[in-house]
Amino acid sequence: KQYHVAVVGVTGAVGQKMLEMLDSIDFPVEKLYPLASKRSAGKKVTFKGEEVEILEAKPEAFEGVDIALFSAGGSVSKQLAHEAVNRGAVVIDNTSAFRMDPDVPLVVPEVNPEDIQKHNGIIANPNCSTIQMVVALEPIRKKFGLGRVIVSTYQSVSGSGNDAVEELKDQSKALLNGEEPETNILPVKSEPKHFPIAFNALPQIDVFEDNHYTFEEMKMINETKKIMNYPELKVAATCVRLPFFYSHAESVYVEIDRDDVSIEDLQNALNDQDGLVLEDDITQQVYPTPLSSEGKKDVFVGRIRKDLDVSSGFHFWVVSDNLLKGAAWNSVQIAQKLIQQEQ
Ligand code: 11C
Repeated sequence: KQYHVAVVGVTGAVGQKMLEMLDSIDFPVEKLYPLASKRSAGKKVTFKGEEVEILEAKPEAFEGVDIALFSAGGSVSKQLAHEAVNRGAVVIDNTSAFRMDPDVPLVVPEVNPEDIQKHNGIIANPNCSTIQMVVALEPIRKKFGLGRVIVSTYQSVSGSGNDAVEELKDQSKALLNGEEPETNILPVKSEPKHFPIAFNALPQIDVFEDNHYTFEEMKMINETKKIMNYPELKVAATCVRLPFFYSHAESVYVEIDRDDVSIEDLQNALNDQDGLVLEDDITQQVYPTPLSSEGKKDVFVGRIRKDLDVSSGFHFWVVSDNLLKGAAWNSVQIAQKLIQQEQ
């Protein structure tokens, strides 16, 4: 069977990658519907070597669409996802609009592919920093049990979109030329204050919640419990933006349910996980970095070591391309599983 596939937000950082990912696996697309804001309508995208005109994302644009991949921000998803579903599409939504809705499965195909079948028209794609962490946590939980997770993130500016990538370039140039950098976007565009990201580190990703955590930190906490179907899991997160362009890195501390597990046992469990590549050999200085993971679909893990005080505690380093496994690739993998399950 061939499918009519819409990509909503096709000019954005993730939308562009969605097209690349659909192409990379030769997804059976009979007709592509590249959708974006009115401003971009009429421009063209290239898909499978052909130019296709961008149309305005509005309710009628979804007539005839089978699968709609959304990544144009939460408000567009809230406005248009149900319009697409009412016209017969299954929506795979890469925004936070529906992630915590109990009627909407939140899926990482390596962790909870079975949840795809429970959809009522919408399947949510998790936040990028959550996705890469749960791919590493799931095999640990399965093999050894998992009680507690403490994560600190090192996130690239592309998580905040193409404008933030440009802002980092401009600020770096300005500072190296001895000029005052312009600050308009980071840490959060809608907030009253903006700070330079170039040569800096910003301990704020998204807005603050009443409990003093940021929304990004709460996404990591709440989404992890939902994807792993493990509400009792103890999770704490600190999310930090750093001045590099692509991929997110994370320092993860876990406490497992056993205290007789070696580094090698943990390495073996992670090595068996689909979508995860172990790059962990300190004798050869082998460990993943944002640059080494850029453009790749997998999640990379290194620096596995035992805590020096807690016998059930381990530390490790997780890196993945935030626009690919963290967004576009995970969405396309969900679409791939969806059509496999239909066949
Ligand atoms: C960031 N993680 O790096 C965010 C971007 O909920 O899909 C992804 C936002 C989301 O700023």
